[in-house]
Amino acid sequence: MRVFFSEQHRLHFPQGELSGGELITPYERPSRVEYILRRLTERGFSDVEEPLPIDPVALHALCDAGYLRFLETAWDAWIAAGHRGEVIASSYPARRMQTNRPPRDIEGLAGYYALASETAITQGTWEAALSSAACAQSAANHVADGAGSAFALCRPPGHHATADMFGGYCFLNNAALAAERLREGGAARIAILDIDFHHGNGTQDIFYGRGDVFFGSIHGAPEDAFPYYSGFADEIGQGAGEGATLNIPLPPRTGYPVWSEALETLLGGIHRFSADALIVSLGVDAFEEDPISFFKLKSDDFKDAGRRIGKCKLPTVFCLEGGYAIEAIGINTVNVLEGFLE
Ligand code: Q9C
Ligand code: ZN
Repeated sequence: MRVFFSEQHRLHFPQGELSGGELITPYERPSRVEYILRRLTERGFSDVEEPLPIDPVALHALCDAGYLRFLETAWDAWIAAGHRGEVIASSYPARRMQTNRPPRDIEGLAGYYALASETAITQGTWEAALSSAACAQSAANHVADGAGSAFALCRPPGHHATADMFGGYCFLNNAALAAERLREGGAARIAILDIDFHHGNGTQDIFYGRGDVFFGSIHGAPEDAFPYYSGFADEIGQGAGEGATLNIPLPPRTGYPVWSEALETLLGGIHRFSADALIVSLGVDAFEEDPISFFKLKSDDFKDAGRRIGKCKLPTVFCLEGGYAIEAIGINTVNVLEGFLE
């Protein structure tokens, strides 16, 4: 399985994540991918390739133009305004306020385009986000060209990002870009399977009204887990997309017996949808030792999950999402890939 990876991810290394009222060292940090790369090498995944530069046409087709302009210029505008920390949103267009009037002031604009405040934008964030999206796009091209599978080692992750919002450590929705690329490559129906611990609100939102892209997710129940305001079981899509979204929220301490049953339910949904290709939003934060999550999967469980996903026999693009138990992130991620290839 070819791996798409760019060193440019390092350009995004915020000093702070707002957590519990403190600025802590971010969980989503560059060393995450070093552990994954090391494990890939150990296990013989030696086909690692630089992605081609992002296709700007595809990016603009997916995202709001004002949002892309914001991401590109936020750091410079923030510094020009005299702010001394990293770009962190603190004011939001909340209930009954104006949600369609981007302010001129950069502090207001940050909140306008944010969905949460833990995620900082820094000098290199835009370039890193582009390189991450490029990995997903190149991996999808590779699969569209006939490869059975590919792994996009995306960092920063993408599944919380909508067409016009960043947050949850995400800026550009890598999996959505990969899905659109597969569609252009001739796959009429795409399934996205999101096994990250957190609900992929961004991916869901992008395809909510679409009948040609299925989105299925297993995640910590919104009552108890970020992103809190989406991922309920009664979110099933709308219009042409009704029935093409399938959410399985699960409670704290869920272990593999229940989790794997949920996975089978999603795989059944994907089968009934008769997808031509599959994207896996591959977060491994369902791991029992993950510091910010509450499922109880063990390392071997990830291999079994990979095996089950492989039984779909679909051309598959894996996009890295979350996973913050750093010492185990390589083993857990590569276990999914190895189980898939068995
Ligand atoms: N105090 C992904 O896994 N909330 N994003 C963290 C920690 C944000 C997770 C709370 C979690 C975002 C891609
Ligand atoms: Zn996550």
